[in-house]
Amino acid sequence: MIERVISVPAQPFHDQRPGTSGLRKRTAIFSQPHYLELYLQAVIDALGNLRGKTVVIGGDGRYHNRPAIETAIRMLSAAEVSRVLVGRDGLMSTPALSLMVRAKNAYAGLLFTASHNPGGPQGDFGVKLNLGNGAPAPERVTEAIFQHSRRLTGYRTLDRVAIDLAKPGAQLCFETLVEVVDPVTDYARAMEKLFDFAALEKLIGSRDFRFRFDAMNAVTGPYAREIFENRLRAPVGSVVNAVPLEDFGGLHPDPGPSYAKDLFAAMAEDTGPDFGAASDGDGDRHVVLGRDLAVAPSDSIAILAANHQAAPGYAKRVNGVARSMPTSRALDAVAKHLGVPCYETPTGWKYFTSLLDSGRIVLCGEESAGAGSDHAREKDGLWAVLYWLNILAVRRMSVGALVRTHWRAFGRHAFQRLDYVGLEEDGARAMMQDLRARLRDIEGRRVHGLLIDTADEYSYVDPVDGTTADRQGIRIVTADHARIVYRLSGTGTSGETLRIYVERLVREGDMLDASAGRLVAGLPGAAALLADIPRYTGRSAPDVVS
Ligand code: G16
Repeated sequence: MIERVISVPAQPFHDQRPGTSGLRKRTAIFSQPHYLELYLQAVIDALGNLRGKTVVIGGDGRYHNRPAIETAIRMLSAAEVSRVLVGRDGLMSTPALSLMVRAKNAYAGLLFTASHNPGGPQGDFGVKLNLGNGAPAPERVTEAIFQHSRRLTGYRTLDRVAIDLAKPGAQLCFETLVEVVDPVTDYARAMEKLFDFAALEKLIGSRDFRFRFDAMNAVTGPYAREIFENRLRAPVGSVVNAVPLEDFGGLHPDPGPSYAKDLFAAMAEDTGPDFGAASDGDGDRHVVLGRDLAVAPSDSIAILAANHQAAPGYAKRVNGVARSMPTSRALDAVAKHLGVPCYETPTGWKYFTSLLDSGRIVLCGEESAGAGSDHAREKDGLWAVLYWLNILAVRRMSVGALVRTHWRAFGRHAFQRLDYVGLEEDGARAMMQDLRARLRDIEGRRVHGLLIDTADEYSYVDPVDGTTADRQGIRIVTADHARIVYRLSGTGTSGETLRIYVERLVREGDMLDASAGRLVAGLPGAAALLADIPRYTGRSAPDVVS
């Protein structure tokens, strides 16, 4: 039977404003009748005429991925898009999608994921939109989508669709050519161009080096198996939790100590791995572990930059770097040493895009377990793991030795993030508003023995295109250059999440190895006092400290 385009009338929703990284909501909200369709219609309308164009689609495989992908194919066909490239079984990691959009000259990419958030009917779901440069859509586009979504009176789709997502190759859907593709090979080839695979194989294949990658039952499993076990000949079984599951095996696909528990525990065993790593739901975050320490994300990007000569794809060409504002200033110290600029941007990978597109930077990273380069326009978890391995292969050091050598050379920017989750919205916003109003009075005050030097609110002007972003976090800097940053998360799905980032530079040898908590002591207490957190939120302690 031939498909027909139909118009479906529907009332608009008023809560479809994308946050830090696309539209992220509870799955129950996304699975309401017409909810996803109306959002996709707003996206399609914002993209304009799609005739003759290619769109790439994928997802991290979480619950609701398949129906969402079928809905997207139907609606893109109704919008007369010429070609859709969709990941086999509906799977594609965020960085692989970014690479594919660029490699195939696609017009846009749609990815269904809520990143490291839990999946399932009680969990979260989300939609990321990438434009033709492979980067997350900038705020002017997402804001236009939001405004348009509130005015929609319906959407256009096909009355039926019969696409077999398990069958590689081309199928015709109405007048759209739908190609089911396997993104793993292209991704692995891209990595081979950036890193020394012969050196990596020697390291990973050596009997003295035990290696483990935990794919967290999420999207990176097939990529990790192909790269580490097939191409680099790590012993079979080195990649664990390698099959993407709808419910992530009952875990949050979050590579921190709370959910990658088995990996963290294995690292502490006598016969445990020398090198451990994990990624998140959609494969853009990373964690790297040595036998006796987990690398802090802010340190990770600094160490990758400091050792760029080790990786063939980066040697001699790092002309600039960038970090998000709340990320520790460890990267700044490296940039100073290299004699290259270090840009500071608001939280959200999209803010790195113009710097990457214009060639001002080659590497960038964030405190939220993200690092990447100009190879893609998204952060890239497996890329970061390969980069680490390449450095270890060249420098012949353990993770712990490399990190400590780095601290001795550059100082240690001890860092902690404190999250207050699920706060009542009015209280959290009033707290930020009140703090904002008191910034001038705070300067010069002494709190918990800390002398406050400056207090301001961070605004960004993009040095390439001049676009601005206001109210991107409140910064308090002490007389001894320690820093407290406050901002409300843009990725939560219920209430507000307050993030407080604290950082202190430590140089003394003996102290370098102390716990981050000990090194930043005093800052969390001062942060709570300055912002009057208990009064506004009813909370006496953060829910998560990382
Ligand atoms: C996204 C963004 C990151 C950001 C993170 C947390 O990552 O791409 O730039 O740091 O969210 O944002 P927030 O602090 O606003 O919650 P992901 O991996 O969740 O897509």
